[in-house]
Amino acid sequence: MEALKQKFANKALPLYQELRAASKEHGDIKVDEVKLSQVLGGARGIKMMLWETSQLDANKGIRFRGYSIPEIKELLPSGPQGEPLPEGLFWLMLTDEIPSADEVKQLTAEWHRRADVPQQVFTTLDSMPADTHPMTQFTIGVMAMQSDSVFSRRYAEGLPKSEYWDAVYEDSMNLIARLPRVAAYIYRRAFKDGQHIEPDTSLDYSANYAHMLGSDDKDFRSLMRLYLTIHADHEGGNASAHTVNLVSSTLSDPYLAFSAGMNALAGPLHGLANQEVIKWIFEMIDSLGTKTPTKEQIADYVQQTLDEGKVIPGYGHAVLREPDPRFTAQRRFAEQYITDSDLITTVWKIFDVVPPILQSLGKVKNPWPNVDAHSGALLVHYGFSEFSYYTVLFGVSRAFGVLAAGIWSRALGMPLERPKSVTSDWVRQQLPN
Ligand code: NMX
Ligand code: MLT
Repeated sequence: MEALKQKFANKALPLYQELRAASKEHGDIKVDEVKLSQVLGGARGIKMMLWETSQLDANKGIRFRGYSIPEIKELLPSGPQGEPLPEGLFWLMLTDEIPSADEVKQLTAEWHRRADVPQQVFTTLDSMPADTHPMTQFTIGVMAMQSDSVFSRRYAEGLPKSEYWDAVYEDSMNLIARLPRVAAYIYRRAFKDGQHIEPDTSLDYSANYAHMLGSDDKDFRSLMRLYLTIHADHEGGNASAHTVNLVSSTLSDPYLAFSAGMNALAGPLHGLANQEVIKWIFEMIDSLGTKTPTKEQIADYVQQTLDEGKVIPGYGHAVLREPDPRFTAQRRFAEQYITDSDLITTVWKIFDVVPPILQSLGKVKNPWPNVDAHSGALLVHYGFSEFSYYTVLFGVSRAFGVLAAGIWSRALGMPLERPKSVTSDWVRQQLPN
């Protein structure tokens, strides 16, 4: 058995027993009370699922197995310029252990070994108009691999429940291994006349993805390592993760569940916001007729966007109440690697201007930037200006978290997810006369 799989099994099986006993002996412990405002308000804050791989603190931001982003950058094995390798984060999320450089190397090699994409994926993608939104191509590309699902095949053969996690592990590893090739294929067919680039198995996961996209710039490789690490997981309640969790709880295989989650990520209030942010910034630059807008000009444009009844993309969050540490990590990256970018300076000016304006509306719970407020400007800097592709990059990264969590869910025997709904009549009946 692979070392990673063995380590996971050693951790997961005792935890399964422990949680079963907790549920049996202490199942009546109250973990939450639900208010009407939560039922009518998108279920914000209701504790209702187990998610091992990360947890979000409203003020401090994401913790992967307890580690903040600066700690992850410090502790995980890194690429040549010091940015963390997302392979290490996957290992950590699955095993709750910081891997050694050698273990990460083995995982990179394992993913290269599993990375062959079946021809039908390319044939399916090639049958679609090249201007189909890249996120649509992405989910269809993932679905075109579903016929390879180890879980579905073994389930049909009578897989016992105790082995579900093993088959889900196999599918998840294969899927993560194949995603860069599928995602890069979509980019090259949509934007580079279908001139595809073969993988380079001497590279780590992120550098190989960057290579297949068309860049061997060492700074861009570093950006990809950071990007794929920080977007990987944001606890279980975000729309894409929750979708994957819900769908996989029906024992749909990881291909079905992941593509469902990607359809959630493709919404403008979620992952598509990275496309919307950069579009909005370029529209502002066009409309103002300058690449170096002043804070006053930005403030006027923000007001105009709000007056049109639109949201300011990249700002606000359902859980966070402080600037997103993923925004800060990207800012630090730009400070370290990039000198003199009008676009990035504009992103930082927007950071100074937007929060007080949103605060003044009196209804926005979090006026601060989220992860999407910065990512596009970095990508444009390195020559990737095809905005509609940005959410695919987010999706490749999100696979790490949601698929690691999916392996945990099956190992821990999580049942079909099925919360209760109510009608407006029921709501009326609860109200005082
Ligand atoms: N610009 C303008 N209005 C906003 C913004 C914003 N950035 N954020 C929240 N509001 C409004 C929101 O539309 C709501 O208005 P109304 O009552 O008139 O419907 C009000 O403020 C209260 O919303 P909140 O409770 O603060 O936010 P909620 O938890 O409902 O939504 C987001 C969170 C992220 C959907 C929301 O902040 C938003 O639409 N932001 C812009 C889109 C975005 O950046 N999404 C990316 C999130 C991160 N990700 O990658 O997924
Ligand atoms: C995410 O990374 O999933 C977003 O920040 C949205 C969320 O956490 O709700």
